[in-house]
Amino acid sequence: MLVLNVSHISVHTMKTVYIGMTADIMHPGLINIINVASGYGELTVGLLVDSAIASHKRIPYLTYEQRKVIVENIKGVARVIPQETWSYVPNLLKYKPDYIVHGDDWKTGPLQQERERVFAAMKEIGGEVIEIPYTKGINSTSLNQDVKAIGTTPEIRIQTLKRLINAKPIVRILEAHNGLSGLIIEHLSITKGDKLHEFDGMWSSSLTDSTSKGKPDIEAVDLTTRLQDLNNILECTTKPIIFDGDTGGKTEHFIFTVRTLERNGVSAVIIEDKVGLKKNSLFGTEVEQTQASIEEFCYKISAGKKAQVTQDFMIIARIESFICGKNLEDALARANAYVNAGADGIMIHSKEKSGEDVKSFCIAFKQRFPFVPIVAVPTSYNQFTEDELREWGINIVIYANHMLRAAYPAMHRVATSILEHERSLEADQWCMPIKQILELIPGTK
Ligand code: SPV
Ligand code: MG
Repeated sequence: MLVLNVSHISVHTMKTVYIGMTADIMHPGLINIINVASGYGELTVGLLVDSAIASHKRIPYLTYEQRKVIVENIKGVARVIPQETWSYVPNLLKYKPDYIVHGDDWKTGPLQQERERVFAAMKEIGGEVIEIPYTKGINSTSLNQDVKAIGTTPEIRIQTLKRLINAKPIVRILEAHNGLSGLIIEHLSITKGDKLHEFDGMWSSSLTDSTSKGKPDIEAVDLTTRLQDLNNILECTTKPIIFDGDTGGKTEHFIFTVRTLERNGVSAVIIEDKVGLKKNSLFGTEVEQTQASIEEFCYKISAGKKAQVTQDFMIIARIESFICGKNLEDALARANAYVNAGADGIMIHSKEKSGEDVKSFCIAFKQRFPFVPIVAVPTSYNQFTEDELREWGINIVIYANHMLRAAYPAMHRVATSILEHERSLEADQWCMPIKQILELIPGTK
């Protein structure tokens, strides 16, 4: 394009300009930056890849390829290249542009340090930083809130889990058993340095789904009933969901479960290799738990894989060898067979406090299958941080029951206080104010 419009000499003397952007939701503020930047010379847009974004904000709704097509077609953009890091600096040092253009909003807030690094890098390469007034009233964070309010589609939600696994060092999932717990997971975030920490998705737990209905965790709550509650979560959230499929039931039934979950936008089902009356794994060998034969469980996995309609739905095989008192060799043999039968990931479970069994499994498994995701539920071995679990090779950590375990004692304490005092005054200190609950859910007024 440029060659047609300008002489060869001017191509070589034309200044080069760099801007970095996510470009998920395009808005006038971004177009303004592109317009201004392209006025300084030939504009290269460094488009942040998912993994560069993931530790700092929610991953984009659109994939990298989709965002690239959009930005490439905006007037003034000469080329789009990937920016593999959150920091602009590596690309600046590599491409040595004459200018970088950025909104002046980075003078305050979490990007301040990055701003200093960019100034230093531009000085080093003999370039200049151009700061332009930030377009007020519109930015990707406020638009993101608007998009959340609209909701999502099953298709987009399903895909998000795989994208998160690829983009994040470790995917952080928390149990949700109703719309309210789902809303906390959807919206809660904290900042740590220049990073944003939030939950990446939800675990629909058989333990907390049954317990919240006053039933034991023995597959007595049927799929239809669990889906009714799940639907409440789906209605008020956009993040991906991993469904605890217990044993998956009979293979003939599991096929329908897979399709139902997919249709609803659930990203993954985890099924455990147990047969007979399933009991919760955290009982360990205190109760009788029978593991399925490798052959029958492989058959169930491959039947499920054949039944699924989308490319993105995941069937994750959960290995109960450690729960049933078996050894590492048994767990690894099963993992090998389940992956070969088509499992998209492996969940390794244990109630061992030391975590040693899970750790040795993960290290051995990753040597054999470096790209197959591992899921862990560190309820018993919760002394390890996410960083440590990631070092073992774990891709998804599930906090499997904590929302319900937190809610029950709180409710119990308040109920006891009312009984003791024969009024609710003393319980107020443990309750959220009425004004707050009235305004908790937008649209109540
Ligand atoms: C659940 O949350 O229901 C699980 C995980 O299956 S565990 O309770 O640890 O078995
Ligand atoms: Mg369960």
